[in-house]
Amino acid sequence: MIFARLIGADRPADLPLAFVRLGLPRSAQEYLGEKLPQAHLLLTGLSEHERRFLKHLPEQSMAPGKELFPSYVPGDAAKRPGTALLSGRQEQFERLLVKAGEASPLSELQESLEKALSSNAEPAPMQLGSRRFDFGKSPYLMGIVNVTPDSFSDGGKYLDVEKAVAHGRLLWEQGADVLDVGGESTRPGAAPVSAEEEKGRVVPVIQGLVAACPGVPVSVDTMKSEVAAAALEAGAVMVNDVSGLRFDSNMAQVVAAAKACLCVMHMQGTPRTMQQNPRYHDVVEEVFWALHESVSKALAAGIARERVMVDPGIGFGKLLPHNLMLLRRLCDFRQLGVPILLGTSRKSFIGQLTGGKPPAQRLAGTLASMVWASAQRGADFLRVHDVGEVKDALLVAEAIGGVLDGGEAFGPR
Ligand code: HH2
Repeated sequence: MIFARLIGADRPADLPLAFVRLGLPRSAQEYLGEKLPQAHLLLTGLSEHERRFLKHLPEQSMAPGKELFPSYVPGDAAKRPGTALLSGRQEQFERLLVKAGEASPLSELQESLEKALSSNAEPAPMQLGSRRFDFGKSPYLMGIVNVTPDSFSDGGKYLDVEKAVAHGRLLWEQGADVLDVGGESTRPGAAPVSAEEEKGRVVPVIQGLVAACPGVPVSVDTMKSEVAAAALEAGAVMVNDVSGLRFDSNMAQVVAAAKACLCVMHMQGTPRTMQQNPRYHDVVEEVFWALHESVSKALAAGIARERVMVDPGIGFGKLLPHNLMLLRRLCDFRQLGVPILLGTSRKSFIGQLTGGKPPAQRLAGTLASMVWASAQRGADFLRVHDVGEVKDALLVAEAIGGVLDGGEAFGPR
């Protein structure tokens, strides 16, 4: 009896499983991996010239299976100008790249196709303080230490230095790879805090954590360069700027001068205004280009690419469908070529999806979002309140994702 499994171009992660089940040697697996349909690319922003080039690729309609180039489906020219779908095998895309490379005005098309087709590549390793982070396996966990009276889920709990340090140490013992210390809430409508006050909150806690958790990289969650400078001086090795370098023109220089790492996050508007009617034409595309700009600013200021990570900013100027689409298409941000940090922990979209649950009751929803991100290989760092619980959830999800043993037919153990 035939048992058919859908292992299509949309699920390339499962192809090795099929090859093992078929008992094929490695050389055949590699050959087939190249031959099987491998990519569907949705293109937006094409010029008329580029669309015409794609439309007139020669010999589009050769005998089935012998087409030289990927198949081309143009979008609606009136309603969705500049859009198209390309579907094909590796070798067809390679031919298309050569063809596009022959015509210099098409270099943008060539570059974007190359980027999209290589977006499975892992970002370069990142050195955070004394620790090196390699990517491509399990996401690392960034434990949240909020030293604020008004954070949306744990405001006021760790305002006291000793309590904050003890909490950070607990997260570290539970397996946090990085600790992120914040002294100003960014929840929608939160009141801004002066640089003086913010420094007074975060600096002693950073000093305490550096002493209490030897070797742990500490990050500071701030939008102010003055606070970032004081935190780096106190032992932090990374700045987490939720404004994506938009608010403080000195921030990139401060990070560059300290040779620290930087996370640039996307936010539409400011914390005060961001949830007042956020709008997007295409949320993934707009967040992508905004992060591209933030990364370019960081590089222009002299911060090495290996020291930059990006974050789509879940809940920052986004409605429920925007947040969900960003999570679903996290892999699109891989093309930025730097690690991806994701913060869904206890966020309000989880409350919205679970009948209005308050932050303290959003753990199950948080775990679902993080398991999803990890299974899609969508995030390299997860910013979390509940380190122990997330760690367990990821261990289970990754064991499922990594298994290649479905009985004796899959070969000797
Ligand atoms: N979310 C919050 C704060 N900082 N930084 C990054 N990179 N990504 C995020 O998603 C993110 C962030 C909000 O969460 P929290 O710190 O718990 O709350 P508050 O801002 O109210 O202190």
